[in-house]
Amino acid sequence: MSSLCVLGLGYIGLPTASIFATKGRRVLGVDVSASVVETISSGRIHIQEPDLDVLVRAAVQSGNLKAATKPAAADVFILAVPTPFVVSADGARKPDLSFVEAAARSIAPVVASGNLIILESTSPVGTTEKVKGWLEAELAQLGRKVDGLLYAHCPERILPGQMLKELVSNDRICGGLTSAAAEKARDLYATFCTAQIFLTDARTAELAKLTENAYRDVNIAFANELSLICDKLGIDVWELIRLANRHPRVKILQPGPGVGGHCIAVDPWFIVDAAPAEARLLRTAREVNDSKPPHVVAQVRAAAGPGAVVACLGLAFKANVDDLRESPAVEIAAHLAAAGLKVLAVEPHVTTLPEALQGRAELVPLADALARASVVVLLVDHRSFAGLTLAQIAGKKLIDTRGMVRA
Ligand code: SAJ
Repeated sequence: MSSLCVLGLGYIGLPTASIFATKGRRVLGVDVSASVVETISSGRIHIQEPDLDVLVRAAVQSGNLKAATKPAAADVFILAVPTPFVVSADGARKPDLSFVEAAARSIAPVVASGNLIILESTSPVGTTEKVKGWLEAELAQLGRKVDGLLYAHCPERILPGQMLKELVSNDRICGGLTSAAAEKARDLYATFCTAQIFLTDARTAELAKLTENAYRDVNIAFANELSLICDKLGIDVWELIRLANRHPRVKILQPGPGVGGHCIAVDPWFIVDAAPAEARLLRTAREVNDSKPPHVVAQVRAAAGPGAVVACLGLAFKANVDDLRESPAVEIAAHLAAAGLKVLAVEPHVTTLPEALQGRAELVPLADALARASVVVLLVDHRSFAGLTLAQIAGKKLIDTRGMVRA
């Protein structure tokens, strides 16, 4: 069975490396962080995802998953490193491919003829070709001649919160620079993927992944725009959506305080960057979703007197996860604190506040926050807030960005 080297041990690389290891493949997981490597080598994890700890422990205990800070020879290399964007001087969002480039170049000393190189990171169209170019340039620098390398893009589609289930059960797309590369990648993922695996070229696979997240972003923007319209017209947006969704071909998503996470708020920009004149709807959707956090801040400030105590319910980027990165809830709480309001944050999934709120807010239990605040802002629809009723917040101002509080 072929051996693997997985570069990047984050939300995608770690579950992928681990599942291959538990299926009997020898896997070297590589991360630039020595502390991540140490944590994983001892069978523990540095990120939170249901059951991931069990999978990683099993993979390490089987002897099949090892971790290191440098790549080593393998039959297959999987690049699963971050692809953020940078904001240029004119405000345009440009993809930052520096991590992909560094990962591609780093395997040049160990890559061998016939190896398969898979890009899993969500990437702008043309990145798989760039990976080939970077690796070939590095090989030339090293004076190494390596023939018959195969390149494919096999994007991940797993949903934070249910990654392990979706890793196995989601259909996959394997896009090759050649059809031989796509076929080889398909055979590899069939090791653990029980769903269908579709073959295409690398550019189509790249755009397919971006399209999936842009589609969701546009749909959320539709709901968020309705919430702005309803605020203006004095109509209950939740009732409106519930009623409109009784039409057999209408399925509107839920408005919220903005779109967070590392994917949906990022990926559409890669399409906008590649086709700025054409991607008008996608750009507008991003702008609508990005306008929600300041809108919520303005609503709270209008409701709260100077120095008022505000309870912010939820800090995570979405329901029932503990991930606070790129979270509109954190952004809103930080702005409220900066505006001189006393912020009480309630986030049952964490024990410490994120950096943006340290020294500026208090992390308190729900009951404490409800007892002390004069304004309550519901930001995340965590299960633990599901029982909240209007009676519990009688006498206080309520801004419910998720339509959760019941009569
Ligand atoms: N949100 C709303 N209203 C909704 C649905 C979501 O405001 O009706 C907000 C959430 O609160 C959150 C954001 O959108 O802030 C994104 O959450 P999400 O659950 O829609 O998606 P992610 O970012 O957790 O995962 C997405 C998924 N993509 C799609 O569903 C098309 C996942 O399958 C991808 O693998 C992941 O991005 C990724 O890594 O690309």
